[in-house]
Amino acid sequence: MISSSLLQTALVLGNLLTASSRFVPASDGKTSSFQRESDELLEMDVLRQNSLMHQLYGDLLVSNNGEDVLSKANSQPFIKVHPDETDEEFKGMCSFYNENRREYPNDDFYDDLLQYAGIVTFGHTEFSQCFKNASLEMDIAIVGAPFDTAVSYRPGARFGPNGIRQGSRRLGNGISPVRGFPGSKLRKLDPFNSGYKIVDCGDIPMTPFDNKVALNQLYRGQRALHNHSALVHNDKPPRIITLGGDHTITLMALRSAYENFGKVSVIHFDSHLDTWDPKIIGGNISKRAGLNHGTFLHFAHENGYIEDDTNIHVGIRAPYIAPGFYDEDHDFECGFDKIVARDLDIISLKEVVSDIKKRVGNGPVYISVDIDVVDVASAPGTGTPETGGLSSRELLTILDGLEGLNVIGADIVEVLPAFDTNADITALIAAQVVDSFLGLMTVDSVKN
Ligand SMILES: *[C@@H]1O[C@H](CO)[C@@H](O)[C@H](O)[C@H]1NC(C)=O
Ligand SMILES: *[C@@H]1O[C@H](CO)[C@@H](O)[C@H](O)[C@H]1NC(C)=O
Ligand SMILES: *[C@@H]1O[C@H](CO)[C@@H](O)[C@H](O)[C@H]1NC(C)=O
Ligand SMILES: [Mn+2]
Repeated sequence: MISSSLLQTALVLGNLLTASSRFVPASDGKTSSFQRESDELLEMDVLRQNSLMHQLYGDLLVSNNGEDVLSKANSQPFIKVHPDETDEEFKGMCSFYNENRREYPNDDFYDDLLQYAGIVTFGHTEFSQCFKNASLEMDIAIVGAPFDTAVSYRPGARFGPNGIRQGSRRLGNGISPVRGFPGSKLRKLDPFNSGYKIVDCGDIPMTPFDNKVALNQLYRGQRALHNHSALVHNDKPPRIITLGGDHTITLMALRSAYENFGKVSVIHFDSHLDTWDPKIIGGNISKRAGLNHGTFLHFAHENGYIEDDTNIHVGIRAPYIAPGFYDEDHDFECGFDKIVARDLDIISLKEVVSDIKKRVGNGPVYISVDIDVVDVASAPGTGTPETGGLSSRELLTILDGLEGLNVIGADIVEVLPAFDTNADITALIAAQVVDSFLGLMTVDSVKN
């Protein structure tokens, strides 16, 4: 039976390919369709009725001639068994499919998008023209900062926003019952269906030719986003999650956050201090070169955007640059304490979380994650990789442990897709970090 069906299929295909079709304008003059020559119709339809292809695809394969093929397909048996069929097993299979048939929806506004269909936005969130229409409301704005002209080592983070979105295609729906400590509300949360409106605003244009201009563009973009209205907490500005970009971009995010929420405490996940005195990195070349991805936290402190003694680094392990302990002393002056990478082998993640929470207190918190905090084995696609880092699970457990803090903004930076593996592993981790940010920002929607 199967082989004769295949033969018939081949015959039908042959006919389909050779049958001359002609373009026939419809009688109403508006629509038109292809119609086969009438003398070929009968022979082909007889063959088609019996073909395996027809049995599997039914009327979906027939050109519709203006008819509603889906309603027609729904009203007929899915599989028509040939009257001469003797194979009981095959007949059983056919009746199974007829009884368990899928109804084809006849709706142009479909929501059954696949994970790789549609325009790539973060976690399939709605793309919003945030910079064209100031009246659009949103609770959480995801935005890219494609900038990498202030780095000391590998460039390429300008393509980070796209890479992170690529890594987020399996996100966007569903509860992840592993998040947070046992009993956590995070285990009941689907951030994307929590009542908070999360949108992807695309990327802020940042020129690669002049860092001063580029950072000004970013500042204006962040300010414009903060100026939209929020829905759930409509007395406050929307919260922004920025996809870097090299780490310099955090300075402009902090500036706009400061203007909207006041001084913030920074939780900084990184293998590098990033509070370097500009005299030590770049500043002895030119004043402008002194602002870069290793000094931006020095400037955030100097400009008063961040608290004086409630900031903390997690995952530090890169060597100091200046002789002796100058870098460390300067870091302390910028208001930072630190949990270094090897501390995670000695104290538990619960202790790490509780130390961070004690340090930052109840005020507004900004979380900045440099993907290089993760070990180079898991996150090779980054600008200044360091060995001996966190596993992705350690990072996510600490992040989710921060539940309850007042997280007003966050970023993930230094993702370089060109240095990632073919499997996008760095981008996948970065996307999951953003998913954790969304969890922290929406978990108050879970009651009890
Ligand atoms: C801007 O957004 C508001 C709110 O959604 C809408 O009412 C308005 O029509 C939009 N304006 C334009 C020019 O699209
Ligand atoms: C913020 O929005 C208001 C009204 O929507 C507008 O008048 C103002 O210029 C905006 N401010 C900035 C900095 O864009
Ligand atoms: C700038 O400082 C660094 C670190 O102290 C040093 O290695 C470098 O030679 C200096 N460059 C100039 C131009 O002085
Ligand atoms: Mn960094």
